[in-house]
Amino acid sequence: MDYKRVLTVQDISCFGQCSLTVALPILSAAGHETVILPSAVLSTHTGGFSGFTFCDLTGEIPKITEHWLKEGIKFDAIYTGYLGSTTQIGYVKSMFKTLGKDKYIKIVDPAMADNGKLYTGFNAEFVNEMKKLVYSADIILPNITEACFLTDTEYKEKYDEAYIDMLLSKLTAAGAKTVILTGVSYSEDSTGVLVYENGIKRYYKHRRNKRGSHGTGDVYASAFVGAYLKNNDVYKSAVIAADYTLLCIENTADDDSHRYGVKFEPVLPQYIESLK
Ligand code: PXL
Repeated sequence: MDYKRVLTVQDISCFGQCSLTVALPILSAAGHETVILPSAVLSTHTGGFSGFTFCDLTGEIPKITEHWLKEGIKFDAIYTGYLGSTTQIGYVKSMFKTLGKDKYIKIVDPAMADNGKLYTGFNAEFVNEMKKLVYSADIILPNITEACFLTDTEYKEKYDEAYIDMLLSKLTAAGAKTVILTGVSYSEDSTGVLVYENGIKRYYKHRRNKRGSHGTGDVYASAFVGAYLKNNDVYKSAVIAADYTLLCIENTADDDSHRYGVKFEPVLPQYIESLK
């Protein structure tokens, strides 16, 4: 049976095609019962917009999870993305203890940074709390910037395989189990993901679209979770998610007015097809 009940905890950025507004449709398209726990409601995401609103929902979280516990609602997977505060990270740690079915999977996308910088609103205290969360997860999906923050490593725009291996070693030495490192690029026209599982490292390389798009980390992580819960192994799921994310980027590339996110909806049928 591959109809799974997945809980995803991340914000609602009303406008901007990221976090829950991509996770819910992608996980639903993959065919899973998708339960959402919004960590905050923002008018837009924080990348490239100014004056966005931010309604912190931290206070709601324990009330919601308490109700679920009373109702006996449990999950096959808990997948977290952008979290709005350090307190929320603590709440997610409790969810990991109480809301999973007997056999369940914990997936953490430490969505907090990109291009060498923390997103607006995050600080060192948040990074320290996030370290504890990632090392308690079964699978993590950091980009290179996030891996640097998680391991106190200097970020480099240009790097080689030895640098990536060092990042991976630091992550696993600190307690990371399965790691999917995204946006690993060794040449101008290619990029890819590095998948580390049970001591084995595999790199999936694909075309690179030079245009950096917002929200692709969320598209990637959601597509990965959707595929993995369909009983694909970690590497296959990482490949399916990479192919879909690239398709989303290429589907948006000719529209200069659409830099805040990717047009992931029209290519959902191709994602669904790749899960068959
Ligand atoms: O895509 C990650 C993300 C999610 N949610 C919010 C963000 C960002 C990245 O900037 O600002 C609110």
